[in-house]
Amino acid sequence: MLAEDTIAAISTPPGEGGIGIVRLSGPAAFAIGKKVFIFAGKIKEPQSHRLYYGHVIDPKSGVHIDEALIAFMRAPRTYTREDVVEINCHGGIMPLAKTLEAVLACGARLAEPGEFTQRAFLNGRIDLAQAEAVIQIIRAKSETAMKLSLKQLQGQLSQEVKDLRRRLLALLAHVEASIDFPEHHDVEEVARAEILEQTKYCLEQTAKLLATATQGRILREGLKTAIIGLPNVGKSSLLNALLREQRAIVTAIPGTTRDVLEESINLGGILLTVIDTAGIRATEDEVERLGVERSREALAEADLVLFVLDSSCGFREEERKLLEAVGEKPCIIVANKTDLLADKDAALQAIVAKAAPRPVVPMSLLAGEGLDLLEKNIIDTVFAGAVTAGEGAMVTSVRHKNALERAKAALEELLAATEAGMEVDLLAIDLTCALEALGEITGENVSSDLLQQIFSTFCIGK
Ligand SMILES: Nc1nc2c(ncn2[C@@H]2O[C@H](COP(=O)(O)OP(=O)(O)OP(=O)(O)O)[C@@H](O)[C@H]2O)c(=O)[nH]1
Ligand SMILES: [Mg+2]
Repeated sequence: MLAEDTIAAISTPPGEGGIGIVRLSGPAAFAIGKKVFIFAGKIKEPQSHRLYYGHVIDPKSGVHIDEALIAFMRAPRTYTREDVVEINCHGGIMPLAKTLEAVLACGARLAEPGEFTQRAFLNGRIDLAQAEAVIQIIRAKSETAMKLSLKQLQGQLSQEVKDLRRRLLALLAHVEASIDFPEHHDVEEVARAEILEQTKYCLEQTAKLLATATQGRILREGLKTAIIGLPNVGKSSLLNALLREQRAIVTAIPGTTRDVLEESINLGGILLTVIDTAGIRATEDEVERLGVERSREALAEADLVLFVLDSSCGFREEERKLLEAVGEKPCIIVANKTDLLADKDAALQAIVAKAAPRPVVPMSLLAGEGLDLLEKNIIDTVFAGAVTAGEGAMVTSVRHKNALERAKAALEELLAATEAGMEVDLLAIDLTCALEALGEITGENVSSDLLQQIFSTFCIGK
C-alpha cells in the first residue's frame, strides 16, 4: 500500500519565527535529504531519529541556502510510517521557500493539505477517526476540547465502534451460514436468538454514543450563548461583565446596541461564544430593525440563552412573548438591576413564578453582584454540573453523528425484522447497512471522495 512518490511541504505556519520546518515523506525522502544538505562534521550515514547540524544547499550550484538541522527518520517508526526527513531552517519566508524549492528540484512533489496524515491513515498507523482528531487538536480552542480530541486520537471512540463492528460481523457470519445451508434449521434458530440479543446490545451502545454528541460538539466548538432581552435591561453590561472588559457600549438610551457582537470567553476550560444582541422591540428605525432581526437569528442558533430583564419593571408582557420564542432551549433568566428593588424578595418571587421552570439568577451588574452564581448556573444548565469530558468515548463530529444515526436506524430495522420473523436474507441487508455506517467512522468503509473531502480541510504540511 506504500505510496511511490515522495511528498514535501513547509510544516510550520507562514510568517516569521525562530525555526521553520520542511518535511518530506516517502521512499526518496532520505536520498533527497542528502542531496540538499551538507553535514558540518564527517557523517557517512546519518542515524535514524537524530538531529544533525549543517547547511541546506542548492543542489545544482552547491550554494548555501541556510544554516539548519536535519533529522532522518526511518520507517516505520514515523508519523506517516514512511521514511521521513525534517529540515529545521530559520523560520522566515525566504529560507523556507528556498529549502522547499531545493527538495522539489530533487524530485519531491508538493504535498496536498493533510496528505501526511492521510498517509498515516492509508498505511494503517491510525484510523480515520484518529486522523480527524489530529486536526481537532490543532484547532482546539479550549483545554476541554483539547483533552477530548486527544482521547479520540488515542483511539477511544474507534475502540467502541470497532467492538460494535466485530459483533455485527460475527452475526453476519451466522446469518450467511443459514442462508447457505437452509436445510439446517437449527442454524437459523441459533442465529435468530443471537441476532436479537446482539442487536439489542449494539442499539443500546449506539444510542449511548449518540447521546454524547450534543455535549461533545459544544465542548469542542464552544457553547453558543446568546444574550437576549428587551432594550435597556443590561445585556451589554452582562457581556462586559462576563468578559471582564468594557467591550460593548453601555448607555441609558434604549436601543444602544444595533448589531450583534460576538466574543469568546473561557469558563472553567470550556469555550463560550457569547453574543450580545440588540434589544428586541418593534421599531420604525431601519438600522435598529435589522439589528432586531439579527437578534432573532442569534436566538435561533444559540445552545444557551441568557434572558436578561430589568427586575424593577417586573416580568413584562413583551417578555412573556419573547420567552415563548426561546421555546425549549436551555435558558437562564437574569433578573438584573436588583439594586433598584425596594422589596427584593417579593419582586424576585413574582419573576420566578412567571419564568418557571427556568432558573432565575438575581444580578446587579451595576453593583457587580451575581456573576459567580450566573457562571455556576451556566455550567449546571448545559452540562448538568459536569464539565469534564467524562470516562467513555464522546462523539464530537457531525460526520460521526450522522454515521451513528444511520447505524442506529439500520439496527432498529434489524430488530423489528428479526422479531417479525423475516427471512434471513433480509436480515443480512440491515446488518450490512449498519456495518457500513459504522465503518465510515473508522474508515474501514469510505469512498475516496469522502477521504478527499476530509483531508482537504487539513492544513498544508500536516
Ligand atoms: N441600576 C442599574 N442600572 C443598570 C444595571 N445594569 C445596567 N444598568 C444600566 O442600564 C442601562 C442600559 O444598560 P445596557 O447594558 O446598555 O443595556 P442593553 O440591554 O444592552 O440595552 P440595549 O443595547 O439598548 O438594548 C445603562 O445605563 C446601564 O448603566 C444594574 O444592575 N442596575
Ligand atoms: Mg446593548
